[in-house]
Amino acid sequence: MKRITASKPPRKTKLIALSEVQKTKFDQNGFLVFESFLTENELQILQERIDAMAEGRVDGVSLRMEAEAQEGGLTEVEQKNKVWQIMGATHHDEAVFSHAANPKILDVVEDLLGTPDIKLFSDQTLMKPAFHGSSVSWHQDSSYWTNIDPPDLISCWTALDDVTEENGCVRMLAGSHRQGIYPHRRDTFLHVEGLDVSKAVPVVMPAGGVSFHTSTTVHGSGPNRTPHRRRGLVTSYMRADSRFLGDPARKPVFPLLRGREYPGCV
Ligand SMILES: O=C(O)CCC(=O)C(=O)O
Repeated sequence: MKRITASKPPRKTKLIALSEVQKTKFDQNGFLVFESFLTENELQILQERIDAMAEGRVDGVSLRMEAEAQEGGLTEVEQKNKVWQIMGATHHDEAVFSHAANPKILDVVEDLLGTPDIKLFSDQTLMKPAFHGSSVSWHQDSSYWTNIDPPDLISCWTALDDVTEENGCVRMLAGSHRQGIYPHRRDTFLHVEGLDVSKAVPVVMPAGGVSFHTSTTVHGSGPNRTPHRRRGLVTSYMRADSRFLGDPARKPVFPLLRGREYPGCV
């Protein structure tokens, strides 16, 4: 696998500083939405690179297909429209890595994490194929990411297509990040138990918009009932002074995107 590393530019003044109102909103809700964030050019590059991966034109990328395709269906549909998930696109593509390190995103993450020392934890692209894209069950990301302490990572969800209620936008349960980690049941995915999610907020936005959520905010998404794909690129960040709770010998190299390293930490 090609290793893409961060070349950290000297610190400049911030491009984005969250207002007190935005910070309070995030503290109360556990998520924050920017309907317009990427430039047209930044968006186009990402759409093109993610499609190159979904079409199998980038070596080493692991693709997970939509459930129906895995069961032998969707035979008439072209490959890129059958992909459900791409894991770790930042490891294979400079442009996607540059997006993860986009100073505008890091400025927001810095304000939300409360530290300038930021590492990339992971990335995934969730693509819901037209008519078939399946749901993502209600969950807290930290119920999966049990090897990072403290469990307060921040994810940036970037819309590569217009996202609507009909095509399976993410829904966030406001305030659900305040009670720690809820019990989760494991079906195919983890599924949070014992919560009323009927008031979850649909995060509807145009392509190029982004939303940020903490790893303890309960969220999920419905199926795609439209004739168009829904693609979302999720880049997740943690404090560089976080602890890795897994086997130290198996600790991945988490790229430092801003600030400094801490000995004995991630
Ligand atoms: O894109 C989706 O439908 C779900 C996203 C998600 O679970 C996440 O961003 O953690």
